Amino acid sequence: MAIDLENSALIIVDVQNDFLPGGALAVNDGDKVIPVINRIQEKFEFIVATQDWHPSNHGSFAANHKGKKVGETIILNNLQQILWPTHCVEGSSGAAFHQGLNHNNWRKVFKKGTNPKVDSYSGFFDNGRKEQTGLGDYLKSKKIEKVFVTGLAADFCVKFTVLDALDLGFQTFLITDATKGVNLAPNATLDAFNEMKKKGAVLLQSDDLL
Ligand code: VGL
Ligand code: ZN
Repeated sequence: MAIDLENSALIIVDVQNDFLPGGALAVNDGDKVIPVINRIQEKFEFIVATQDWHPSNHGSFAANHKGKKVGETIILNNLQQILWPTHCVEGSSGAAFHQGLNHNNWRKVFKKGTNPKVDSYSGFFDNGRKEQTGLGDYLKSKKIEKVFVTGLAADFCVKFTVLDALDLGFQTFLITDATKGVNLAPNATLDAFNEMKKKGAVLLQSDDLL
């Protein structure tokens, strides 16, 4: 399959130490995406990344809610919120990108989750869809029409980034071997793949680009 990469951007979602083995919110086999993403980066002229970046008082951290445990759901500012372990605290080593991830050709990094009152899974909007990170306008200003999404986690930040990209009118591709899921439920990643496909995303493998 030959894919035309004209007016395309590669989006690398949250490949940060806390989402990798040994990190605070480790994704199983999360590190496996790194060589895959590095390889496909060579095919893209236009690359951006997102970075989960929380203040330590963030409302998504179980530790900030007395008597609540990781995995429980609360209402945070009128939105359902899963409580997570403390992760990707601004400026911490857990919030840093993995050092094996090539970032030489990145245009821009978009931070998300900076407001303690609302979580932000998507790289485009917060979960309440009130604030934008700037990624959508940035891509449009650069005449990007197609986005190829990779990174962590498949069933949270990658999924919501893909769904919002579709919503914003980008032709949207998910590179399935360049993402891994948290899998709070055993089938969560497969369910997420199916949901993205149903909404119009095209699922590809990295080999399809090489
Ligand atoms: C993420 C949970 C909490 C992600 C970020 O990057 O998928 N998941 N914060
Ligand atoms: Zn987070």
